[in-house]
Amino acid sequence: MNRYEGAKAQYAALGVDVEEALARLAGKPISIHCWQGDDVRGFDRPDGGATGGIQTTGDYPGRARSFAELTADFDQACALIPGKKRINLHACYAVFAPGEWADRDALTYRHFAAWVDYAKARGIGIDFNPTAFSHPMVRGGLTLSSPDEDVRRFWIRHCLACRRIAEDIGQALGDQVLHNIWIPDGLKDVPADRLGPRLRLKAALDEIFAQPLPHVIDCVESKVFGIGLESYTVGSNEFYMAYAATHPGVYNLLDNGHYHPTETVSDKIPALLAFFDKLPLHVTRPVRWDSDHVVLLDDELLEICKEIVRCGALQKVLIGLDFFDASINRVAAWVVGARNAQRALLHALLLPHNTLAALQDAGRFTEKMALAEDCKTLPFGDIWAHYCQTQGVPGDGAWFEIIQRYEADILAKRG
Ligand code: RNT
Ligand code: ZN
Repeated sequence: MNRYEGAKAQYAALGVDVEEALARLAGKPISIHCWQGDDVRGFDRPDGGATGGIQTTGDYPGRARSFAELTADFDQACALIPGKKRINLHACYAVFAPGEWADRDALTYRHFAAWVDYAKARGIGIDFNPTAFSHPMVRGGLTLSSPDEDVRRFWIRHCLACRRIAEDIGQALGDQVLHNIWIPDGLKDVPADRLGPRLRLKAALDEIFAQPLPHVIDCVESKVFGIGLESYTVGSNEFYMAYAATHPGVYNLLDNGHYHPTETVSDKIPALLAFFDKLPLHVTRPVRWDSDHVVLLDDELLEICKEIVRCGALQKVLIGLDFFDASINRVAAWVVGARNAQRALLHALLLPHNTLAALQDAGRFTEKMALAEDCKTLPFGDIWAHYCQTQGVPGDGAWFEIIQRYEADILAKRG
């Protein structure tokens, strides 16, 4: 018996069907963010790094500087990541013809047609985000909630343009596109008015979402604070939760870096699933703050995936990754983070949830504890190795040399 067959038998003894778990995992797409490849710079303002509530740190060489470089790097990462993928784009990744440029409020589908061709050729879906940061029209840290009508209107036009683009992308791919609005809006110091900006944001969102678009899934992403905006965030958790709850078709996106360090997003997942039929997620790793470190196989990632699977919500939860580390090889960052997301999902799919839940309901807590603890040392690695093999990607210990070769041959030659 090989290691996979042996491991499978051990899981079967607990009532876990490994083949079924692998099939479910292989069918679940994870949306991989394009912005890990170039430190969230994009193509429309090439001189600027990320500003406006977020920040990338590190100076590892080899950052992608163009559509050609970013897609080559993304391809290399995907070749080392098992499972079904989507690509998550930001509006600042518009692809312009030579000599062409359009400001954020004038972007159209044409500027993303190259991405659609790219996605079509690889059979992957696309998700989309307005880019309301790293731009001179972010004034005093404000966009959609600004008291300056010119500023507010500019960003309303931008978000309307982005929803239109998302709809056209969805039409072109025969798919639905997750369109996520995150804005940095907030204040560095103690506010004199907390309500006014929120009422302006609410009115702006009402305008942005007025037209139903069948190929778009709308969502809004809250935050607790941003860099330079430490005292107040307009789009707080309560604000967007209430907005989504009162606006059918608009969903609340949970980013696990956007809460108090002692709050866990895993516990919020079942709470929201009691009310919403879709739940978009940004999986990241906050270290002390929303630092967007590369996703590791840590307790919270395992717990997030357990909740998704336990709640029977594999289809309802739209999983996206959101991290950007410029201090390490960026292609490897994608690979480590995305493989970990896959690994954590597989881990969750291989647990005897029904048995554990029945023990909880029966008040047999001692048995539940004993079984849950025993599950931690099941031969999970053998199933993972088999999954990588059947997915045609290198196993653990075999992919890093491919990254090293790519770095020597491609990344090191970039200026
Ligand atoms: C920022 C949000 C947002 C961004 C990306 C680039 O705090 O997490 O999702 O990270 O849109
Ligand atoms: Zn996010």
